[in-house]
Amino acid sequence: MIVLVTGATSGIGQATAKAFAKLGNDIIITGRRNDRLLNLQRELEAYSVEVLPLCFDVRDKIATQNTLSSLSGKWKEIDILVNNAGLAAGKEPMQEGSLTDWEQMIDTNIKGLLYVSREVLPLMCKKKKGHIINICSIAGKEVYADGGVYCATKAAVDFLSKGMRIDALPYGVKVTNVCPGAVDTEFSMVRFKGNEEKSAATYKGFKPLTAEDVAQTIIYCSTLPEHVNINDIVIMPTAQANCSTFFRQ
Ligand code: NDP
Ligand code: 8X3
Repeated sequence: MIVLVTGATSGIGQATAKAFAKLGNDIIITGRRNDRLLNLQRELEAYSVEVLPLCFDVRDKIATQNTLSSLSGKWKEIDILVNNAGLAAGKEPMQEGSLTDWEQMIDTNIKGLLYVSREVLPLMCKKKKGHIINICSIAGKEVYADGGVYCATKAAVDFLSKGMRIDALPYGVKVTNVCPGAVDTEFSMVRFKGNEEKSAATYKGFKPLTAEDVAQTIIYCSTLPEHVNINDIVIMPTAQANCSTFFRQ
């Protein structure tokens, strides 16, 4: 099979690309950091699979369209798309939030996911087969203080998954919405712009999910029989009850 993972240079995307490669799938990996893409390509090729690294910013509509529409040969036959590229930027009350941060989250988490899907979904509909796995979040199900805009972008992902599933239904294309709680990746360092103290505080006193935990959930969803689809899955650390309730020790 051919799997396209957006945001494969780190965290959940990188772990997912590795998990699919270990199972013998050929992988298209994307992200903005080309050095990391090339390193990951080498690592994945050790599993005797073919790897196509594509360096582009999902916020750039033209670059996304040009890159994905010029896929050739077998690379057009994408079986699984993991829409993972995304981020939180900042954590402030709305009256103090940064417009630049808000635009970055909306442009990446919502518009970027749409730009990628608009290129890949028609390919899947044409061959009447495929699976789109959208990485949403517990933040798409609930809202927490100072995270309203990030949560809104993930609530949009939740609804985009629902809408895609309806529209893709006649084509046999599966759509799965994956909603993790706290995962220890570069997510918090990105959100807090390199502030290690704030980032570490996010995961302090409890055991968060690892990127591999989420990757294994994605593998589970993608390896079920043809007639079975997980529409929506919430995966949390055992020490997290909802988006803002943790048992910290
Ligand atoms: P990381 O920061 O570790 O990884 C984010 C990935 O997204 C990177 O590969 C990054 O690549 C890519 N990315 C970000 N912006 C862009 C862009 N504009 N264009 C292309 N690629 C981009 O975080 P996670 O692995 O944790 O996050 C992955 C997804 O999981 C996100 O959608 C996030 O919202 C979601 N999530 C995370 C949770 C967590 O607690 N960590 C929980 C629930 C959901 P590069 O910088 O090279 O472009
Ligand atoms: C990331 C999880 O709860 O930090 O989507 O927003 S949370």
